[in-house]
Formats: sequence, C-alpha cells, structure tokens
Amino acid sequence: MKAFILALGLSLLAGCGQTQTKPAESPAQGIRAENPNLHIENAWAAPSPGGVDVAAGYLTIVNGANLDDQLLRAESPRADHVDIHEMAMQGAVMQMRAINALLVPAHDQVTLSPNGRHLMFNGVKQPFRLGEHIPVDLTFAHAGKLHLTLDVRVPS
Ligand SMILES: [Cu+2]
Repeated sequence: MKAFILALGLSLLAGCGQTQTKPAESPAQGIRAENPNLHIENAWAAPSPGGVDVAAGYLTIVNGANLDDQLLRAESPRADHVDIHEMAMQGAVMQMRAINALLVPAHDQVTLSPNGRHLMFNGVKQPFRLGEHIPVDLTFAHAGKLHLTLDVRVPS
C-alpha cells in the first residue's frame, strides 16, 4: 500500500512539470463583503517525498451564501508560491494546469481531491511530514481571506 501511494504521488508530481496556464479569467469585481457562510472542511495534504520541491493540498470549500464566490489565490509560508491546479486530458495523457480562479457556486461546495483539482505547493523547502499542520491563506472574491491549516496525513 505504501509503495502504491508513493507511486501515485510521484506520477502526480511528474505530471506537474508540464503545467500550462489557461488564459486569464477575470475575477469578480466590486466590493468585498465579508461572507460568514463560506467555510472550509477536511483540509489535508499527503506527506511529500524528500528530494522534490512540490506538494499537493486538498480541501472542501462550502459556500452557504446566496452569492457565487471564487477562490482567487492561495499562499503558504511553506512554499515559494501556491497554484490552483486542475487536471485535464491532453490527448491520452492526464496533465495538470494552473487556473486563475476557482468558482464556488452559491449554496454549493467544491472539493479538491487527489486525481482532481488541488492546491499545488511549489518551491517547498521542507517536505510535508505526517502529523504536521501546513498553514495556508486562501483569498476569495467575496469572503476575503481565510486562514487555515492542512493536516498532513495518509490519503484515505
Ligand atoms: Cu499540480
């Protein structure tokens, strides 16, 4: 099982070298109202193998508000920069690419999970170890900035 997880992790990381950036999507304009109805659940990251400087993070964004929201930016002191990645088929090959904004519809939720959309930590100096809590700031168009931590654990 451990070998399988490691292989999965490495294939995930290998795909990241071929990142493409989508054309800019314009983020929501206007006044940023605090949105108490938006919250994060099940925020976690897998341990990252030594010798690589990337890691992935996962979470569920729950938007209980009447307004659509967008995740615009992610930052962490544990990475030079954090991208929002999605998976897309390029011919027969699944690849990751960065997106500029992640829509979270009103009264809906969006889950970032292995083999799907994820937070991509680039320029990771210290590998993510089991039991650690990785600080992350998420910036939403309407809900503003949210601070959270990702629990580093084995994928379940
Ligand atoms: Cu990625």
